[in-house]
Amino acid sequence: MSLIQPFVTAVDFRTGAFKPQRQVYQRRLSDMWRMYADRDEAARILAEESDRLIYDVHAAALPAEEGQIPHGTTRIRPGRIGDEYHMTKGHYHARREQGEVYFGLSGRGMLLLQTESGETSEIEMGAGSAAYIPPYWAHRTVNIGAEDFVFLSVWPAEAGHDYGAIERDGFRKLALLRDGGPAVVENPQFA
Ligand code: PAN
Ligand code: ZN
Repeated sequence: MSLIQPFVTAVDFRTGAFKPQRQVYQRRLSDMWRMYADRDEAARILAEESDRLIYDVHAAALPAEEGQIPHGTTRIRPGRIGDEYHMTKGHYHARREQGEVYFGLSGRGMLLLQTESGETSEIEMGAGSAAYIPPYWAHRTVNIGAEDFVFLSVWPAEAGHDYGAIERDGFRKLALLRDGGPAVVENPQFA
């Protein structure tokens, strides 16, 4: 186990930026266009408009050792691909028995969750929401508002990330614009 010096990070609630800056990565439409229900529309936007920035992550990366507690912000830009709101890729933890906490910093979001045995759950989030993701639940966040949706995640280092199942099968539920507002509906394409 590494002996790490205690540290503090200043977090901008509007942008998720970390000061001092730590690890940063971006997810653009080209990284995940196949995950949207309307793939044709995603491909059209990529070809005719731009490779949109969907979300970025600022994180305090820590050694993947039991006991370390990595934490980071995610800022999802507002917008849709067809009717489907901008979202994260979503994942299970590689070690399924590891949970996580998300804390809403700004904007409006929806947390979509599902288990491998077929249960689903949706949690609306805003500034001040502390959402608990128990062990065994895959999780994806969606921006259902007109502003950036920003939240802080705190997870056990040994959890790991497993994107494969979601990349292959998708999520059972979709967050779509319906009658002027967000609705969570069954995904007809769920494998
Ligand atoms: C979060 C996510 C972050 C980005 O920190 O990793 O919101 O979403 P994806 O990892 O699905 O692209 C988390 O759940 N960590 O475990
Ligand atoms: Zn996670």
